[in-house]
Amino acid sequence: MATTAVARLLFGRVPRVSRNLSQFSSLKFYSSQPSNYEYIKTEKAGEKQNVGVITLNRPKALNALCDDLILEVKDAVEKFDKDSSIGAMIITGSEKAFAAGADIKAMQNQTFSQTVNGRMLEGWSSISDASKPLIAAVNGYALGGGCELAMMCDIIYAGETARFGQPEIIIGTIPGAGGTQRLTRVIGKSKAMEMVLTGNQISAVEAEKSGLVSKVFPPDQLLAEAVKLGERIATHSQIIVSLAKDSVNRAYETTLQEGLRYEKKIFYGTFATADRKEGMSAFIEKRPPKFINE
Ligand code: DAK
Repeated sequence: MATTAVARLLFGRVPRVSRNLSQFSSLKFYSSQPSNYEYIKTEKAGEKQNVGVITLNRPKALNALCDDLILEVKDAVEKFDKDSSIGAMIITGSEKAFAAGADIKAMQNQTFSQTVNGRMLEGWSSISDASKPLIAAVNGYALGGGCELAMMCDIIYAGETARFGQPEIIIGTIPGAGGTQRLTRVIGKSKAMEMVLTGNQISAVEAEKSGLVSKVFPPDQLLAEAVKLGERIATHSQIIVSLAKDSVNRAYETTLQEGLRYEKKIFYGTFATADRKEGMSAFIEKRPPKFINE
């Protein structure tokens, strides 16, 4: 069986897009193309243009995540995920807000039956289905659905001013896109309970200390650091990166024994790829590997 077919069997899915970004003024390498998006901007960044950047761009509402914005994010993620030139993706916002949550004005008059029958906010979950790594670069507020969107990503980098919180309790509801589930798994029951039950926010430093965030940077360096991270990931085989991501994610969904069995199968599966052979040969021949993503 061709290695690409093996890979697809193992992990499912294996373009590009948009406008100018002020945050990119400090970045050397980026390109943008016109797009039809209203609430986001998309760019390719990095020396090799191999990092897809999605910037939430609804400044008047602090990037409140209305349905159309989420649909656009979903579309952009799917396009970058299918674009063979892209090795990693970044979701970011503005300096003031990554995102202040789902759009409260749009939810205000919804009834219970409308939420159920209309499958309110259902489009969100597919964002975490991407096979390529997603990095959240968070400056400012990441509240409610904003915090949940960051947690749908695989790695979170934060600017020093970032604030994370699940304030839904304050507006008479509870988190609905992972705030009681992903947050609890990442930072533990006591801290998650405190955040969810009080609506209190935590700082970037606290978020890093509790494992929610992997690194904290000065706000104006955040995006460049996230691009560097994306570029580093993009040097590896896309197939193997996707398998590694899938295996780590499995740790959240299953028992240790099941997870260990899954990991071992995926490890064996890498031996069906040309890139595994190339990686080991390159090491032995003391040269950099040339991965072909097969
Ligand atoms: N929705 C709509 N508009 C928002 C907003 C939001 N979440 N957050 C801010 N805005 C708007 C404000 O209304 C204001 O608009 P104007 O009044 O000027 O028209 C503008 O953004 C600026 O906001 P402020 O004037 O409030 O700015 P401040 O700097 O004073 O305060 C703040 C910033 C972030 C602390 C504050 O705006 C705030 O507390 N925002 C609300 C945060 C919040 O409660 N977020 C949780 C929302 S509930 C699900 C998926 C997702 C969800 C649920 C289910 N499924 C998949 C099922 C998610 C739910 C939520 O996120």
